[in-house]
Amino acid sequence: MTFPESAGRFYQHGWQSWSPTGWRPRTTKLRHPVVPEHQLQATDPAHLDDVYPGGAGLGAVELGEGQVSLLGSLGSDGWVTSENNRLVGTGAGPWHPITGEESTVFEGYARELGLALGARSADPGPVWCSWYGLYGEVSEDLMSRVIAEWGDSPFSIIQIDDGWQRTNGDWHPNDDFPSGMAAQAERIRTTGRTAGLWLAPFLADTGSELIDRYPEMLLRDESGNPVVAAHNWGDPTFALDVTRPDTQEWIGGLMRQVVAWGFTYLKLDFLYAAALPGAHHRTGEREGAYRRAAETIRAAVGPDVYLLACGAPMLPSIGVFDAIRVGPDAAPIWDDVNRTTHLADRSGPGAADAISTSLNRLWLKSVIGIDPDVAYFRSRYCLLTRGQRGLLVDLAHVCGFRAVSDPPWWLDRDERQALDTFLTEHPTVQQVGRHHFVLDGREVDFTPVVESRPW
Ligand code: 9PG
Repeated sequence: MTFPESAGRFYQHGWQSWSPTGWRPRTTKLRHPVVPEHQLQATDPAHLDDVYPGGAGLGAVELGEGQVSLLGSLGSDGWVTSENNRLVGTGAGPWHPITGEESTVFEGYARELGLALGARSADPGPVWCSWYGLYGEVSEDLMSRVIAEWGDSPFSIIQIDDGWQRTNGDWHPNDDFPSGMAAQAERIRTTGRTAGLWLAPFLADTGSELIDRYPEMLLRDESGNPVVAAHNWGDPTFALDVTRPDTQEWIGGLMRQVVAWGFTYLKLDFLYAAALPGAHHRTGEREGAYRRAAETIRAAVGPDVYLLACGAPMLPSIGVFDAIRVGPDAAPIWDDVNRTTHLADRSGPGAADAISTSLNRLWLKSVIGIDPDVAYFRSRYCLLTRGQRGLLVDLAHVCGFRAVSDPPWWLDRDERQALDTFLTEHPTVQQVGRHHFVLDGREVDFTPVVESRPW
């Protein structure tokens, strides 16, 4: 679709949860992250050499006076660029072009996406997640302490994050969970809450028993080398070929296992691994492979298990997952300038980009729950100012997804009080501008944060 030369910025929609998303200069060249190629987790590998901006599934341009033109795919893949005053979509489509007032256009597109891909969007209730407090130190003993100290705090879900597994691929409890995972779920469930668990079902670590036993399940490139999906745990972590029937069977078995343990809220992470390019068993598959793998998971766990996607391709998650992380990690630091600005990589942990990227994906809320990641109430082990912590709290209300990761013993009395208020209040949220809201009569303008982010 064409647009006038006078058009303003381009809406860049990031490939997966952590990928930068927002309104950016239309004609300036892309700055690709300055990190080794195999460590790029948030750039679609098919677009590593792109010179001008593009977006996954959709793209839009500002026409002035609140009007925009949007071109969006109604399939689960597609890439949109703006070239010579045209929005150009590549991929199977079908394509949906719309022009009009910005919120009407995005709402209309979301409605069409929901019809095409299905829609699920449920608030799970307040979540406590172990990651941004206990990190890799999580253990059975610490979880017992967490459960005991929360008492009857109104968390609906207590979720064990990364750190319980032997290694990625070997989804058995490590030595820090000697009673096993069914016992962990049971401990959480006896408090009347839902037990949650983190898994990265499409990853396999170097040295895992999974690779040892089933090397054929690894996704390989054209030269036969395993495709590296991440480097977060030191050694390379590989992607599984999710188009193989044996891999699908293994994934289904894994999911039935964790549900049998008693976990009915699953945070499934690093999901982009299923959509990486490679020499798949079923050739030519990327987003389609991811979506079928996601459907395998849904079929294995049934309709009632809450599935949260993280590090996930966006459009192909709609209709399968209940919610999706819509930004990078809301770490207890505002902005890791070395990484975001100097290395041009805004996909890493930091509250400023968690806020900016998440807000630019609010429009997805009618078709999939949107998780902006955690809010902080602690001042200990936290480099966020009171004002910055307040913005994360407001963001949680705007997104309708409330998660916290502070260990209870890090909160002083006032902080605990503020947390209790957060868990019980439901402020009315009015949107009065693109990034400008009124919460229970109080103005909250995120515009300065969003406009501060570098492109
Ligand atoms: C567990 C974590 C948490 C977190 C997930 C994911 O690009 N990075 O440097 C990067 C770091 C951490 C990360 C994702 C990307 O975190 O988002 O909530 O579950 O895994 O390892």
